This record gives sequence, structure tokens and C-alpha cells, in this order.
Amino acid sequence: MKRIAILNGPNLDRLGKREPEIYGHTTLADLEKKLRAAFKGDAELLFFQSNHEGKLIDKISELSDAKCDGLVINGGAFTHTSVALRDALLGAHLPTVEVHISNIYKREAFRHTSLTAPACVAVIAGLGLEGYFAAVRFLLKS
Ligand code: CA2
Repeated sequence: MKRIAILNGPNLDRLGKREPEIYGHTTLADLEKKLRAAFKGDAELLFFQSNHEGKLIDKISELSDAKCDGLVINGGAFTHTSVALRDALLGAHLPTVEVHISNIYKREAFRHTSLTAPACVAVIAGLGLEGYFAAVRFLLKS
């Protein structure tokens, strides 16, 4: 069974608790439950969220060493700022799909640049939480 890790960056622990007009009402714990149910028997899912850049980087290295089969990452605001996160993804050599709940291209100009996207095989933005499901499905097929 493929092992897929789902990484969420800063403030995504607040999902469902703030700004529901942008991010919806589902919490990160609800999302985890739904993903586990959807892929039961098809994938081993590992979830990790941190508000700290270095902790996300350490996790990516750990997953790379453990030869996990794929990565889904919503780097939150670090997407737009972090060369370190990009370097970690490039160095990990793991098939990675970047997910954004919102359509970052419809939002402020500073969200239009992703420093991490070039280290990923695909980017999904604006599908809401469905983006996470699509990303796992894609990684399972590839
Ligand atoms: O659309 C996305 O998924 C984002 O990665 C979310 C980030 C934002 O900085 C990116 O530009 C786009 C923000 C995460 C903040 O998440 C919250 C969730 C619920 C309530 C408040 C913040």
C-alpha cells in the first residue's frame, strides 16, 4: 500500500474556525477523518501540520529518508516566501502535489507567486478541500 503524507503549514490548524467564507467550515481534524475514510484500504495516510517552517522542513527530510511514496503539501503562507521549504522539497525527491484551498490567483498579488510550485509535479488551487482528495488520487495512480 502506498504511503502518502499530507503536510499543512501555518494557520491551517485554524481551518473551519476562522474566515469560513474563504476556507469553509470543515476543520483540519474533520478533513483528516474524511481523507482516511475515502482512502481506507488504498493508501496509508500520514498527517502533519505545523506553524513552524523548520518543523515542516524536518518532516520533509524525515519522509524522504523513510522513502514515503508521495507528498501533498499546503504550505500556507510559506508557499509565497520560503526558499528553505522549496529547497527541502527539491532535495526530498518525492512526488509532491501542492494544494491550495483557495484560488490563490484570484487573491492578492503576493499570493500569485509560489516558490514551492517548481518543486512539485502539480499544483491544485481553488477546489476547496476537494483539492486534497484529488492530490491523493493522483499520487496513487502515478
Ligand atoms: O488557499 C490556501 O490553501 C492557502 O495556502 C492558505 C494560506 C494562505 O496564506 C495561502 O495564500 C493560500 C492561509 C492559511 C490560513 O488558513 C486559515 C484557515 C482558516 C482560518 C484562517 C486561516
